[in-house]
Amino acid sequence: MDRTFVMVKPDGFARGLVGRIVARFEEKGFKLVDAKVIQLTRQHAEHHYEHLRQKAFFGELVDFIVSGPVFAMIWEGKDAVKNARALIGATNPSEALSGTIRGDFATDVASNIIHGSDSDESAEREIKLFFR
Ligand code: DAT
Ligand code: MG
Repeated sequence: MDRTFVMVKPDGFARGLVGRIVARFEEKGFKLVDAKVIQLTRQHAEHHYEHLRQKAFFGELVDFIVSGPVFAMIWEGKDAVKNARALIGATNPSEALSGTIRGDFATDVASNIIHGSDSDESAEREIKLFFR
């Protein structure tokens, strides 16, 4: 079975959305493999988002992701990466459809409450980075 890495970001965690987000993945048919609350260090955050280092928003993104605890998860299911991204919705919540997590719970791209791996390779890399 395929696996993907998903993380409720500090805004989603602070707003008490972890339970509802977990429920959506369970309802979809995913199986929870592992999960934990973690406060990221700057170094960990910069490593996680290193492919975005050249972007103008990189500093803001790292500040945001270390601003409070996150809830990191490994989910298992068929086409896990693709199905999880479909549940999560478009990067910019203003473009995310209703019924998706970002479409229903967020308005701002800089605080879009959830992360999901974008390929099998990044899922493997991110699972190692967060769960060893
Ligand atoms: P995704 O999280 O949908 O995979 P991404 O990998 O391109 O999107 O970007 C990672 C995160 O960076 C994204 O969830 C929110 C932030 N981000 C992306 N574009 C941004 C922008 N134009 N301004 C501020 N933050 C942005
Ligand atoms: Mg991404």
